[in-house]
Amino acid sequence: MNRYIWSINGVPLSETDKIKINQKEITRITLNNLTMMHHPMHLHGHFFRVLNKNGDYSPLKHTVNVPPMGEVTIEFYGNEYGDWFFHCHVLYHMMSGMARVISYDTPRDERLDDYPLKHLISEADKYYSWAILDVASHMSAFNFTASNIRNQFNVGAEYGWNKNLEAEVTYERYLHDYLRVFGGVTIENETEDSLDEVSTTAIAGIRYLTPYLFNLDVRMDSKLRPQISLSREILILPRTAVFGTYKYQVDFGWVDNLAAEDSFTNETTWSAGFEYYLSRNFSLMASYDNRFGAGGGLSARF
Ligand SMILES: [Cu+2]
Repeated sequence: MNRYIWSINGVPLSETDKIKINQKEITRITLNNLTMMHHPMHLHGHFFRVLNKNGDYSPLKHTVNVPPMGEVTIEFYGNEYGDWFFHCHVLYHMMSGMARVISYDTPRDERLDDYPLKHLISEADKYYSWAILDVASHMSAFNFTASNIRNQFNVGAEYGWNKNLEAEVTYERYLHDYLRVFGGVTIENETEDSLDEVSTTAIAGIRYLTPYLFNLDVRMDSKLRPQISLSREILILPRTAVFGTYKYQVDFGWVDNLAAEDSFTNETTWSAGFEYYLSRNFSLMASYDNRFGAGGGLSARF
């Protein structure tokens, strides 16, 4: 239930230019795998030599596996013309951007214009979306996410049966694999356990997936209340995960009552719980949240 993006040199296919090569010359490419997965790299239309200790007897291949943290150098002679696809043959990796177009400086063969390549380039940047719905004895929650390589839209709402509400709509822009800036609005009840006073505030901030996979969210709202939050889910047994969220918001009273001397307030929100995965789409969950109390229920993913 997360983004899944692969790239070459940190850049997915949809954001690159072609790699220009020359006819009747040898092109040599060194592939460095800085990940912990195997990437079988495949070049269309050519056989390349995999340079190894055997020199002139190095093997000719069209696909070579680059092992985790490994390095492989290939070279091939430019005896073709037009555009040729070069990609990781793990299809999930290819579809999410781990590919390039190698292009001769020659006119394009127009018969190739229906070639699936251009569809692959646009498909690699399409939006994927997913949603999670929790229905429990103390609260219910809904989250929807739609994401492509750089952009993400989130709609989330939590409602406690004790009349506490928090909803949020945000747009995020990925600056880097793990760092994004976001903006949006939140809707919250202002007095505890009552929906009489519901406020809408604008928010902006950064979100960062930290080392050890904590989700960090640092934001400021339109009432100048800074907030920091941290959340994490950990699989502790094959089907059982524990999760927790901690939020700390400070209100210096800058907007509402500038004159009041003791207008500093702060609010801590936290929740913790566990989830047992019944199937790909359903989980049993139980949690405690300091706004909603304790309870248990069902979580669905689709
Ligand atoms: Cu791969």
